[in-house]
Amino acid sequence: MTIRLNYSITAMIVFAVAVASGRNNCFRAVSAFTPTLTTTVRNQHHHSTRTSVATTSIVAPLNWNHHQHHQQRQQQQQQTRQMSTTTSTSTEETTSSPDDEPQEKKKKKPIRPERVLSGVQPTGSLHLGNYLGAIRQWVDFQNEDQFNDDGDVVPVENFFCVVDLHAITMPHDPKDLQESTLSSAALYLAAGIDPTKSKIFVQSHVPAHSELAWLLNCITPMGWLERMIQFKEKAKKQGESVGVGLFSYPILMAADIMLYQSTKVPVGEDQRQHLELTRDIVRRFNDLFCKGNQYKKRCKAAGVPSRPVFVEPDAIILKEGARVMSLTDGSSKMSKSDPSDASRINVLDDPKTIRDKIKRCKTDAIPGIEWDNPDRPEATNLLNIYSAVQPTKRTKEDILNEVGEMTWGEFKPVIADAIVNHLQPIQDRYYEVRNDPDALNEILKQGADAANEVAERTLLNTKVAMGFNIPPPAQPPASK
Ligand code: AQP
Repeated sequence: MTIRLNYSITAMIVFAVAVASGRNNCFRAVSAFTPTLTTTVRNQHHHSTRTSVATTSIVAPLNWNHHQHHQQRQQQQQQTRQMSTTTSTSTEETTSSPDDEPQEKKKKKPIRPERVLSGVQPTGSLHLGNYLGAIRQWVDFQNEDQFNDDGDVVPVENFFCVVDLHAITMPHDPKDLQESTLSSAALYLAAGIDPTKSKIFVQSHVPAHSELAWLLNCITPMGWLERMIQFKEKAKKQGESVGVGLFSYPILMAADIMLYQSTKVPVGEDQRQHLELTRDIVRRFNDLFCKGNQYKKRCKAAGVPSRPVFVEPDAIILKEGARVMSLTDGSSKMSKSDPSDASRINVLDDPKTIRDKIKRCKTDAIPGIEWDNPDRPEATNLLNIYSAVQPTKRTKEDILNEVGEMTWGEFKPVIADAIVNHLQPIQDRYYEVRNDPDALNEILKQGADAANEVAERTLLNTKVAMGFNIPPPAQPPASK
């Protein structure tokens, strides 16, 4: 009742203000008030146990939906996601919200926006691991409201890049790089990344990535990189000819994340160690260069903020399906660089290829299909994949009820059909996008423009912190 009454009063105030200010367009007054109303209503819901939906206010149903969504989302997140327990502190822009609880005379904390950044290397065909472990999470992030601990919707900016500079850390064929890059970008779009909500760009189109990577190279101890498992694994395959770029790959990845003051980085489990390294580099840089009066003076002279330059990012890693394993060995991850194409399902594999790969994939001689038996990694992997490609979320129990008693011969066509059905619409959309190169290039250009703007700002702050001589801004050309 209180809620309903307050909505009516607020709606009347809005209307009265609109009339009093002589505006014909009431929506302008509404939109001017909306931030305050939104937060007030949400807080009331927060302190209320009511379950009915108020219908008298323009903003109430919307906020109620957000609140319900928030609860559902938190439950889902608890079930499916594992977030790093560390917290991020954005040091770039913050959106303040007005003080809207006069009765409590409490100043509300500013709502901190989130920046999401992630990318995939265009080193060949993207596979089910890249899609389920990374890209599909990005789409969820883009499409679902994100909330802070107070239940406020947090503004989110998404940056998704095709990390072509990473792709050359392993031997590559120049004739393939351009096509792989465009094909990866087209797959992002086909999988559901929406350029009106997220920036999509190619890493090498934003020169600040390489430049920041060099600056960070110079402040990162070798010992930190020598611990990186991915380097050890990949270096083994290359022997003496392993490149320095592969060794410093995690620093380039740190630069990618840090340039955008990213707070959330959705990745597969294999990237957890690189994310920890990024956090270490952020702390080291801020400690070394962003303290004391000299730092403040340099910032003042350059006209940049004197806060610490970088933000510590959190990894967002799915609990289930975070590591999709090879079809030929359930104990090693599905990977683009595996020489055997039969080890992976590529997102663009046609139905016949998918069915053949599943038919020939490694299984075992134990009857029944079982989850989480450490002696049966292939069974767990195939069940994880089957679960991940279901049209709607299903419990493990439900899935085991369906397939647990099957033989491999019975299960394989079922999982193959499920994968084919899941990938079909993505593939259809992919070919549409890829067949319109002008539109694709325009999306990538707009993405790069937006990315360059943020990245250049961070790079300037970095150089100021490190004490570089900053050239004066370029003067506009003199008019004739
Ligand atoms: N098997 C996987 N399961 C779950 N997630 C995976 N990712 C990669 N493989 C799996 C996630 O995909 C994103 C992009 O990865 P990447 O291409 O940048 O590099 P990667 O992790 O080294 O992937 P690949 O496919 O194995 O490539 P190659 O063989 O070239 O190194 C990341 O978020 C990663 O976690």
